[in-house]
Amino acid sequence: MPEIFRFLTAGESHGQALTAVIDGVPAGLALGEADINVDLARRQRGYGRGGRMKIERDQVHIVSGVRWGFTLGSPITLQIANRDWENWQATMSVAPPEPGAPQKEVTRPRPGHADLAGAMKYGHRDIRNVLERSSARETTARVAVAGVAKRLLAEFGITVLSHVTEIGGVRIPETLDLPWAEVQRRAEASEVRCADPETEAAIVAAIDDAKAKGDTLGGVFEVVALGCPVGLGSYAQWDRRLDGRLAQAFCSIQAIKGSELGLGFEAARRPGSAVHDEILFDPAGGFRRSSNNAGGLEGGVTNGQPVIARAAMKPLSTLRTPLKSVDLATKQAVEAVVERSDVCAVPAAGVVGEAMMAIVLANAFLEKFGGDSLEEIRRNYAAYQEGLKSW
Ligand code: EPS
Repeated sequence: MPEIFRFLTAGESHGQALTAVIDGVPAGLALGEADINVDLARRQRGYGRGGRMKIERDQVHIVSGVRWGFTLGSPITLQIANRDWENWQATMSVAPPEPGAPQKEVTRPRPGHADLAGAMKYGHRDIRNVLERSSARETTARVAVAGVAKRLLAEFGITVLSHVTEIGGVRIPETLDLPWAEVQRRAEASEVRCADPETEAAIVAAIDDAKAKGDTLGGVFEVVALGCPVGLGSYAQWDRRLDGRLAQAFCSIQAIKGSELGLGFEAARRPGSAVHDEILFDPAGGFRRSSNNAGGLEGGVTNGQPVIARAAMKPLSTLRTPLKSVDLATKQAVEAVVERSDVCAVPAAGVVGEAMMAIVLANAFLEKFGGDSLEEIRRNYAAYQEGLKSW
């Protein structure tokens, strides 16, 4: 089923820039570069990141689709320059190198990275041709795209937050029960984006330990969307189910190996009576629920509760103490290549998770209420909300 809010990204990790083209954004939405830069900066932070983030100051340049601060309804082009390009020009040049110039081919694939399968698939003998695009640097472009999606959602009171629940096996306590605004406040103030200070300290220690050993750590982040109306997504067709779309979007993030909605895998361990959210009604507030184990989704449709998704990130596959590999050229047993990388990027991945949630929701929102201009969407949305009052 065609997306309404659709986008493509382009760009290599050490190429000149990352670019995204977004189609389907309605006209009349206020949009400035500052709206996007906030999240680009958030994506760069996090304890455990490597040298690259000290070089970059990710800032978007809006190249098309906006005039005098408002979207035109035409495709929006976003571009983020790679500062590091200056240091990589010779390696990442479009033109072939001068004859006799030194060549540094990457031939020792990292277990866990796209290196080996990507090289075999595309016929690349130099793994750099694979890793430059498979790198999580690409998520910069997704976060920029989501800046536009978030701006649209904000017009209708929908906001998205995220926090880290676990890194390297160190988890926030199950008893931690805070309002979402407080979870967000604490996560934003934490260098690992964790809402529990004790867990944060233990996570920082775990990252230090992994770093000292030349190892890497994965973890879990949770993304929450507040303010979603009842009725985004649909049960009527498999590819319109919002839970399926969210799972796909989450698992498309580099290094993500699992995705859960609401109680997720825990729901499989409990009887139905301890899973489903009982339905209550009061004349003033309408329908309510006793809990939100469904994570705001029933039948692939939003039910008006916060939409809650989690994703599991594997440890990054560039290890400073490398794992065993085989050289593509010589077929000799070797140690995998050590590219500059991060020890842990789970805090940043949470911001990327927010981005994917916002993009999926913006698309579902436009499917339900879509129009060519923000005004038209406002009318559709208001009429629907009015209709819901009779419930
Ligand atoms: C990233 C930029 C990359 C890595 C990381 C994510 O920069 P560089 O390769 O120049 O150090 O820090 O990418 C990976 C971990 C990976 O495996 O590709 C970024 O901007 O997020």
